[in-house]
Amino acid sequence: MFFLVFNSIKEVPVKDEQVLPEAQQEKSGVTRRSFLKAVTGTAAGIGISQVVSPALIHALEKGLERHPVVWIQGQGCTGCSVSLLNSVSPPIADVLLKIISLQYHPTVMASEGETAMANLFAIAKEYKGRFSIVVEGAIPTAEDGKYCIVGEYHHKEYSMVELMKELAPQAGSVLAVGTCAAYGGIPAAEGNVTGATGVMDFFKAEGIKTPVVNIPGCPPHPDWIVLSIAHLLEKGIPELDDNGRPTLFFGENIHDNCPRLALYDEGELSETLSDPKGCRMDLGCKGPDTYADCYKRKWNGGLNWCVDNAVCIGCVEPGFPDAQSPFYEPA
Ligand code: FSX
Ligand code: SF4
Ligand code: SF4
Repeated sequence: MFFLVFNSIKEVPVKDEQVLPEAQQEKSGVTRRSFLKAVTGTAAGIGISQVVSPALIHALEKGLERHPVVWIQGQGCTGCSVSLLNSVSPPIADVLLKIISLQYHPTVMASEGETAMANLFAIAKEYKGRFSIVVEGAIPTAEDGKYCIVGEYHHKEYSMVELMKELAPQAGSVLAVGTCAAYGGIPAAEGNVTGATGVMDFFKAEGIKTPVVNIPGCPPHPDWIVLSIAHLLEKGIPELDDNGRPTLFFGENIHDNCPRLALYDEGELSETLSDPKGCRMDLGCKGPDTYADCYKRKWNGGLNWCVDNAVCIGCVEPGFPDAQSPFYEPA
């Protein structure tokens, strides 16, 4: 049986073996090795090179073949997917199509409806305990989950709640990608009529024991996603902080490490966002209460980060956005 799984570059019928032939990779010009080299390059110089070691590269080459990932979207804006799709070199479309065994993704897969759902359930069955689920977006629990219908199978609607209850216990691990999936995020903000909740809280309520790694951020940095998957394959669940986040990426305080800390200490505080230099404290910067490595990893291919042009709004923290509001303050 064949499924047309992904075709954003070129329509290629993918066999349901979850392993793409080397010939396809060569054709695309992107091999697992070149991808992994790129990942290593991304990690270089930011203190995580010990994670992307030669041993890891070797393990990934094997692990990616036998470890399918399915990406499920609940209540989100798809910004997490867009962040991932836009930002990694080599082009992430190549990575998803040719390298990672990503078998289901509502935004980029070509298949839809019954075929897509059949593939999803087939993978869960065949790879029981050996596949990972990426969850993007919150899970709406009110009204029996009817606020978010994610598919239909055998003439039955599947809500996000039902799909998670059915799939999550079969998975080896779950990555809650984005603050909505990790902690509820924007859908769980004040006025939350849908009962939006994060994955860990949902699992607790439902007694689901599958391990969860939170990769918050609204959206999360693509490196955080890719490298967390890499860590899962090589060494299992990474060390997590009290909020379920890998300490590798979320272990340091932004303010304590900010390039503008000296300006803060000297009392040089920006009065406007167009001030290229000062500390953003008086404008509402949430760096002091935020733990992430944006200050050194930077965004947009290492070009800039929030504090360069605005303020840190603490998008990786539980309670976001209510706990961080208002984002901006008049100086
Ligand atoms: Fe949430 Fe993802 Fe913010 Fe959006 O879908 S983490 S709203 S950037 O993209 O879930
Ligand atoms: Fe701290 Fe923000 Fe000022 Fe940087 S800009 S020193 S994170 S308050
Ligand atoms: Fe989120 Fe702050 Fe990092 Fe910007 S700097 S991405 S607001 S944690």
